[in-house]
Amino acid sequence: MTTPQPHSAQSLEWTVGGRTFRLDFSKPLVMGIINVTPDSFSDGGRHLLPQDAVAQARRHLAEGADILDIGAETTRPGSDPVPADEEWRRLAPVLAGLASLPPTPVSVDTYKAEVADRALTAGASMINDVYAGRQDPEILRVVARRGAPIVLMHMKGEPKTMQDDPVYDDVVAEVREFLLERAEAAMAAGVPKERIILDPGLGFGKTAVHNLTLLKRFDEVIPAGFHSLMALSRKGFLGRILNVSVPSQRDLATAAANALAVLKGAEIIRVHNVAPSLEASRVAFAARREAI
Ligand code: HH2
Repeated sequence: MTTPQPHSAQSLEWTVGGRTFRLDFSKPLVMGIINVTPDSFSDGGRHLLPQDAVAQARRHLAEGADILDIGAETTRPGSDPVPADEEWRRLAPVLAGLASLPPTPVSVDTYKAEVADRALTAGASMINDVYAGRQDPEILRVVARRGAPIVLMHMKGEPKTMQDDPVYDDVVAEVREFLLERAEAAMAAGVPKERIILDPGLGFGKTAVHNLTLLKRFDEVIPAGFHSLMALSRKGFLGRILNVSVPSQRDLATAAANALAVLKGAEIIRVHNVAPSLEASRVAFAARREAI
């Protein structure tokens, strides 16, 4: 089966809280992860103090990140949810601290409407929802009302049990249909199509082979006309291929896999370590376009 490469607009401009942001898709974009959690799978506890999180943000920007993504609840396999007040207690001082940085789109990795709304008032300008609006559908209306872009990610099941033997008849078709259905729900809630970014959700209810299929066939997974994101940084399937059990030692593997994703059309890559994946994605982007 051949499916055309997704065609989405070359740039996205939006205004949240009186500040205007722009993403230029004529180059690969890098989203730098900042986990303000005690228990994330690769960097849990390292940026829990607001000053450490802000220092990490500065490093990401110095290395060329285009977007920052702040997460205050881990969704690693087996994890339990965090109450909204605890999530906000972790996020608020970091968002305040980021105000001192050069203006950059700041995404908050949350599925809770209340947290998203508070974050968009406190300096965030994008939302990254790993439940794609299924856990708290109000989040789609919040994002529509505030004018923010949203990442909608595929997940089969929920973090507590999602890695207990996930099964698909056709992983590419099922993930694609899910993403289209969630994008339609977001549009029905008032989010314009150009502000929707779709993500196959590697590692969320998928075996290592499912992840590899979604990487190899990324161009078939994202429905035409939507922006796309790939978030495979340091994930377990890379460790399994290389027999590397320490997530922070998977950055070269991450860069290689991100190059493949960009070659297959991924517009935004989400990473813990910006520099290697940015370099790799630039090479892949040049190869995809056959232009320097
Ligand atoms: N993966 C993680 C968290 N958020 N968001 C999107 N859109 N796509 C993903 O694949 C994705 C995500 C898991 O990685 P990480 O943030 O490093 O770990 P943790 O959930 O343990 O904090």
